[in-house]
Amino acid sequence: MTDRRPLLFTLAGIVATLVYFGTAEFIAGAVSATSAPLLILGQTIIPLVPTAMIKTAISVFGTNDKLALVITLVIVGAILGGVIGRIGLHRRALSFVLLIGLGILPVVVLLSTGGTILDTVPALVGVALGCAAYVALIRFSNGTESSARNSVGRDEDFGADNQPGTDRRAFFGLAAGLSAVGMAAIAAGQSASILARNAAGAVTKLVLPRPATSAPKIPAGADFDIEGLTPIMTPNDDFYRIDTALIPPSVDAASWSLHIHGMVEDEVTITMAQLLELPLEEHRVSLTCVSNEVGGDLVGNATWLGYPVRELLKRAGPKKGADMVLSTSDDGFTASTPLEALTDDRASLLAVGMNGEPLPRDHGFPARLVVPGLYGFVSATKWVTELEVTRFADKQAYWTKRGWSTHGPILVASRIDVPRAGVHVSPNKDGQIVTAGMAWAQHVGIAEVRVRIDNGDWHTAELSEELTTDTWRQWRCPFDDLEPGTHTVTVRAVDEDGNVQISERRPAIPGSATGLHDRQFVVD
Ligand SMILES: Nc1nc2c(c(=O)[nH]1)N[C@H]1C(S)=C(S)[C@@H](COP(=O)(O)O)O[C@H]1N2
Ligand SMILES: [Mo]
Repeated sequence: MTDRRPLLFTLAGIVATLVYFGTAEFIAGAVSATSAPLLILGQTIIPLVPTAMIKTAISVFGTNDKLALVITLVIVGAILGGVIGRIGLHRRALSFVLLIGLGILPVVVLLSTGGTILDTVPALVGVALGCAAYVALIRFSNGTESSARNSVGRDEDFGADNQPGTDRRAFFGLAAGLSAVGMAAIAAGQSASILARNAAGAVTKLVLPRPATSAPKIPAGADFDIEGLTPIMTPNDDFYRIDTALIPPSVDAASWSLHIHGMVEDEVTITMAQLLELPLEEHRVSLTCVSNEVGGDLVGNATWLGYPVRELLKRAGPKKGADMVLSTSDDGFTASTPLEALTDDRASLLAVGMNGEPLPRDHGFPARLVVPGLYGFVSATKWVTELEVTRFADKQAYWTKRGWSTHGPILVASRIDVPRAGVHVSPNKDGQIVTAGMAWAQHVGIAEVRVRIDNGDWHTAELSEELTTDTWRQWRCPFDDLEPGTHTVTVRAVDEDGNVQISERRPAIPGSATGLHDRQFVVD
């Protein structure tokens, strides 16, 4: 008879891990979401993961990338638990040291980053119950086999008087039961913390004042209203979300403040009540992510309500020699913005409103930066709490440390929305096939969009009426003499400075992907 105990000890370790995560997530979900071990581990790991891997995760899992991370952590944890469980067959004491050590690791991380004693409860109770599950299971496993009792340091008494047959059933019954409860508790804990966050969001709801300066009415010509073409204004729910937060920080508007310090004459602190008293301005600005692939959708356009950063910096008085503002988020993310982009006459805002509502939690509640003309990673800090006036030579921001560029100006870009890739299209009543899409060159403005079918001549597209140079524009270009069959459409934009969209294919790192967007469709 082969010794099944190595397998049973491995299983016991896996089950103990599930009980640990389950207990801890469940308690954390009920008490305080930020003390959940999976959250702590995830947030510790994200900054250490190579950028390329994060980008791949985002492209594979989309906005489910955070869920994918949680599941990965549980699987990796269970594998480790299995290995430790197996170690316990011959080195019982070592297995407990490892189980307890790894189990309280999140507590150590939490305490070192400013958690309270109460926050340690979920992980500690999890460790206790996880170890209890392990002990209970190996008790039964010892009874299932009576061979191979040559181990070192093993407690010979475990299950010694139990019957093998009953114990095997008891082992598997207990293991299956505990695993199921553990996994259900993980799921419950995760959903409870999501519910808790949403409830917290309702409590801190802000009432926005009327803008002192409103954005002009959107002219009819700003949107072609073509089916399948992205609308000129992006609703909040459809706005892309990119950040390094496993769950968006829940920041209380009432206790929020922005602190301006560093190379300034006077430090300035402004609270939400003070900010809302100021004459707030509405501006339309399109945000773009530097990781957006050619033809990608990590770009959106909103009406932002906020106070000019220029005015806030004027109060602080930046000192000579400063050339950068390092903005810091409540969750520690940082962005380096050229000082000039925050002090010149562009609509750089400390924003509190997005499309007529307080900022949604995912987009930086209660306050974020919006800077026309720069990619989000060097400018659009969400949950912003600090502005440090400094120098590029002295400080580096989150993504710059990871190989991305320091300044991040947006490159002129365009993409095709219509027709959809690979679809069959028939000419409309005028005998035309309409191609259409979006083009952007924030703060410079789009001068021209050219469209080409197969390798034919470039045609100049019609542009939607410009809202401001800080926003994207729609383009449309009808073709009337397309032969039936497969065609490729390609688009290329030119900005108001005469920069032609770069056609060379380049990866996103360090300063945005380049290349022309093209797609195929079939004319019937
Ligand atoms: N606190 C914080 N702010 C952040 C980020 C982040 O990871 N953390 N990501 C930046 C990046 S890379 C982009 S593209 C924009 C995206 O803003 P959105 O999620 O509102 O679209 O936020 C920026 N602000
Ligand atoms: Mo980004």
